[in-house]
Amino acid sequence: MSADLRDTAPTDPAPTDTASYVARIREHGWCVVPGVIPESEIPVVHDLILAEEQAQARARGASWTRTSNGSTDTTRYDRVSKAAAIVARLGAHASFIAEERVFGVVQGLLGNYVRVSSDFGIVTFPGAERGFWHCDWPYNQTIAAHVPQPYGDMMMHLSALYMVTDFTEENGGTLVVPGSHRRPGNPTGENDELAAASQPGELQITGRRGSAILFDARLWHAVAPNDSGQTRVALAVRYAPWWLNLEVRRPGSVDARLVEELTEGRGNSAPLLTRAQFEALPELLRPMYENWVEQP
Ligand SMILES: O=C(O)CCC(=O)C(=O)O
Repeated sequence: MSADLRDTAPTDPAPTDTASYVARIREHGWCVVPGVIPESEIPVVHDLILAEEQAQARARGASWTRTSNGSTDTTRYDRVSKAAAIVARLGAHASFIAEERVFGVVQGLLGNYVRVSSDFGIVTFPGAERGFWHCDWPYNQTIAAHVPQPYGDMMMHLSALYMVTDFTEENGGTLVVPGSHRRPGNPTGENDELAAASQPGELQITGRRGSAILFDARLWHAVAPNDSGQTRVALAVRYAPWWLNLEVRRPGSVDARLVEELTEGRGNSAPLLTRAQFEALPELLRPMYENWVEQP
């Protein structure tokens, strides 16, 4: 086991039931579910994300500089790097993204028919700096296809961050503003000063590897600095109800083409799965990925 997988985090909150997690997300915008990734699977997930980060960063290019936290302009600094389409590569090892408690929360908040809109690894290197406050798609105003603000008080997307290494105060446990999910807007709407400022009541989520942070995509959150000597690794998975238009993120679709035109080529699409990758997924996950399978 690598140094990044040592036990360093504080104790997670006591386990609780699905209804309590749902209630916490409704009230505070987030919760932590401990012990979601089986301990024996953590090294597999960890090593795959690191390998993919390297391969994808090399393929992206050029100078081998890690330049951002992804396709949006929500983080400013260069030591946070993403690796797309991790679940497709995990195959049979990916069952935990539909773990009973997590899936209970997802369905409790979004209904019975749910899809994954994207998944990606996040590698936060030592020296990463604090990022901007933002909300995730479709509330992020920098992405072409978004819900314009002021938006109504309705949850349409659930974000998960699976802790593949411990999340600590030193290595950059995620910053959140509890309760901000009920606000009608967020600082991605051309408000850079607000996006960079400390917020009253902000807190940092820490926890033991294997835990999942589940949050309403409207919750204001930000990358925290990594002041430790270790790399922090996470897997982000975004859950959407079946009625949310994912065509805007589907490579090659009419809607995705429009997004590219509107953002001068900076699309926001999520890679498709090959038929073989789809068939290697655990059965429970297939309905969540079926619309991402490459057509022959
Ligand atoms: O890595 C983190 O702690 C935050 C990730 C984040 O901001 C995002 O996925 O939108």
